[in-house]
Amino acid sequence: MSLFRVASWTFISAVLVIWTDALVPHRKFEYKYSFKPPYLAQKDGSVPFWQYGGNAIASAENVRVAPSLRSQKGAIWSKSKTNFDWWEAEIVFRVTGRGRIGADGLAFWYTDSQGAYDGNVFGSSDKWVGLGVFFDSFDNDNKHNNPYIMAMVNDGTKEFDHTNDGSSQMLSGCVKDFRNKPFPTRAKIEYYMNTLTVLFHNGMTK
Ligand SMILES: [Ca+2]
Ligand SMILES: [Ca+2]
Repeated sequence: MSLFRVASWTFISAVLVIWTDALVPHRKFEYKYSFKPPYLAQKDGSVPFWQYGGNAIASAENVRVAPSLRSQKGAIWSKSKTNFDWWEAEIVFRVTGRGRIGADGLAFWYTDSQGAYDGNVFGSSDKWVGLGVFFDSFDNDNKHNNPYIMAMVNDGTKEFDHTNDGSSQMLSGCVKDFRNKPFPTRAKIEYYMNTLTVLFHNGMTK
């Protein structure tokens, strides 16, 4: 049982797809765990099947999870829990701002319960239960290896080690720039047959 959540900056769409048969892969679009333009938010600002908070704002075209101002935090969470064995989530986002460096980053959460809208791990709560995929734009440990994309699983006991950019806690990760790109960035996070795969596309190359 997990909630599906994405946090920080502008999301153009988030789509969750499941496999309906594990042996013969067959993908099925899940509208209760997805949002996309051109009718993303309704006139009253609500996003069907989702709830958002903190500094997040939703429009017909996108969800701005945090504006480009200091110390802003926001998030959007699916309202329903999932019970899928295998799944893939595709998120399309833009991270923009003046200056070469931005902070702290963006996260995709697949967790047992909803986190806070103003937490200290990329906007959400520490000691989560489940998966976090982090797009960490700030180089806390000064190893000149950010922006960095990484995955971390927590059983609810670990505090995220910001000082070392979570380097001893992550499952895996890689250096990848996603800020101020001319085209939206796409990330596909796939969990199938007990394997987690993160595919990334910055819109520039095939
Ligand atoms: Ca960091
Ligand atoms: Ca670093």
